[in-house]
Amino acid sequence: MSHFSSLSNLGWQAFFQQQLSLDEWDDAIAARVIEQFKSELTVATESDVFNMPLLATMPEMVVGDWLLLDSRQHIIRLLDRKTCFSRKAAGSKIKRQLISANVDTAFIVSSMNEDFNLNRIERFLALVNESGAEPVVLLSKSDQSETPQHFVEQIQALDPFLMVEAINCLDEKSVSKLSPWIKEGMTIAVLGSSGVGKSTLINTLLGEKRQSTRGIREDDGKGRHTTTRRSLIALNAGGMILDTPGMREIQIADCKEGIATTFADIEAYAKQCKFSDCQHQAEPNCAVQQAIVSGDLDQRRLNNYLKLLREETLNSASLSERRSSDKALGKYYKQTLSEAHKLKGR
Ligand SMILES: Nc1nc2c(ncn2[C@@H]2O[C@H](COP(=O)(O)OP(=O)(O)OP(=O)(O)O)[C@@H](O)[C@H]2O)c(=O)[nH]1
Ligand SMILES: [Mg+2]
Ligand SMILES: [Zn+2]
Repeated sequence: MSHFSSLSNLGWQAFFQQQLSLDEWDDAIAARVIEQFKSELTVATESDVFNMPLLATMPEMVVGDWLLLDSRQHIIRLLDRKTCFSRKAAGSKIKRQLISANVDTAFIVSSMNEDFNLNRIERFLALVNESGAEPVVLLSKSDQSETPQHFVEQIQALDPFLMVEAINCLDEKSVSKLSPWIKEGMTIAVLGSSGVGKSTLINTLLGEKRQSTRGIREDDGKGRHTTTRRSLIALNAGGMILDTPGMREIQIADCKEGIATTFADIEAYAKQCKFSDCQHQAEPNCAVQQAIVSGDLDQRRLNNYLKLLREETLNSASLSERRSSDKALGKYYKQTLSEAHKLKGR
């Protein structure tokens, strides 16, 4: 039997196994990217953990990716991703930034204090739904809220099928509610703003203080960044969990389906609108506006949906423009280079 069978501790699944040729099955070594540095990657195989220098010739890789290595630890190839999270790079950069690959379940963490924000949770949901992972909303700091149920209800009102749990990240018993998602072969990513308790949750699941955590400023409930790097950690109960730094700004791009899934209710109303290009503002017979009047839909949710759609359209357009101009530039360089060679040959 090949060594691949015991790789499931690292999150290996049939989806990856199926991509191997018979020769690769015999000779190749599967390795998972578990941490990323500026010029190095840390990868784990079933028997080893080591760093690999990042070279310009390597494919773009991200934490969670699976690679095939030869016996000299050289990359044969990157395996196709089962799921992939990305966002538009922060700031004014026109670039897609990969966040993680091959995540099965995403815990979207939000604390139940003044930092709780439905718009932000919907934004994360769009990102997770687009990636192909299953979202679970975790409402942290249940011990500090007098009305945790009130927060849970607000999430459930977004979508009755959405999974949501209120937890105290510091308490082992409370965190044990998450065991249905923690299974051998499965990979979980923990996402959310800084200070919501992502690393605290992971430490409690591990039963040791592996990840550093920090207190929050008492005045505004906002956290400072404590985790600065994404790292994939093996859980004793099986499965892998990805700690991520709090994301201050998650601009979405290439996320049309994720938005459609997250706001399936609004998209269903929109199908009933009189005009197929209805903007759901003041058009006659707008089923979306009617849902707001009847109280079936929140104005806040509609506003956020429209805002995310606008942002998605804008960012996706500038990304595709950038991609085509990169292509044109690449062609130009190639042409100039080959002409230079020709001239040299004369
Ligand atoms: N009372 C209580 N405190 C919590 C809970 N979860 C986290 N904390 C505290 O909140 C602070 C921030 O927690 P972290 O785990 O560092 O937050 P984080 O999400 O990892 O933050 P970044 O790494 O900056 O993204 C720490 O002081 C934790 O002890 C909780 O459920 N209840
Ligand atoms: Mg952290
Ligand atoms: Zn409409």
